[in-house]
Amino acid sequence: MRTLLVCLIALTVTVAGCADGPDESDDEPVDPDTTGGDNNTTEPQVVDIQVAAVGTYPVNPAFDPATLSVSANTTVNLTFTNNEENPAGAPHDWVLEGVEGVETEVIGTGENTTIEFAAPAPGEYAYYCSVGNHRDLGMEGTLTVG
Ligand SMILES: [Cu+2]
Repeated sequence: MRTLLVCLIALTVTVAGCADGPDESDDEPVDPDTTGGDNNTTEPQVVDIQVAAVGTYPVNPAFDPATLSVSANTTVNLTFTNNEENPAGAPHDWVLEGVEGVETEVIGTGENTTIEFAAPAPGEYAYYCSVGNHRDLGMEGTLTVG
């Protein structure tokens, strides 16, 4: 009770807390993340990647490029474009095999879509089009995470 009283008096006189003693640096530390500094190593680097469906279904549908590579510990911003040569061509998507949830929506000719995902563990991953038999017709490639 006496301590509380002293605190109250100290507060009213100096308008300063009496909890942790006289530490004048209390107000100085500022979260460095809020300023978006250059040497921020906690946020993964974002890498932009373009991949397109090319050729003509069902003659020679394919992905261009058929090989992609990214560094580990990056965030991949992948834009997939359906560049079917036939204006009435088939819809396509882009699916990364073995990595749950990494796939685009199915898009029609001339459309594009973007997904963002964390690069998986280093290794090689197949990607393919999951529509119909497109994979069997050649719509697949390899993403290398280095
Ligand atoms: Cu397809």
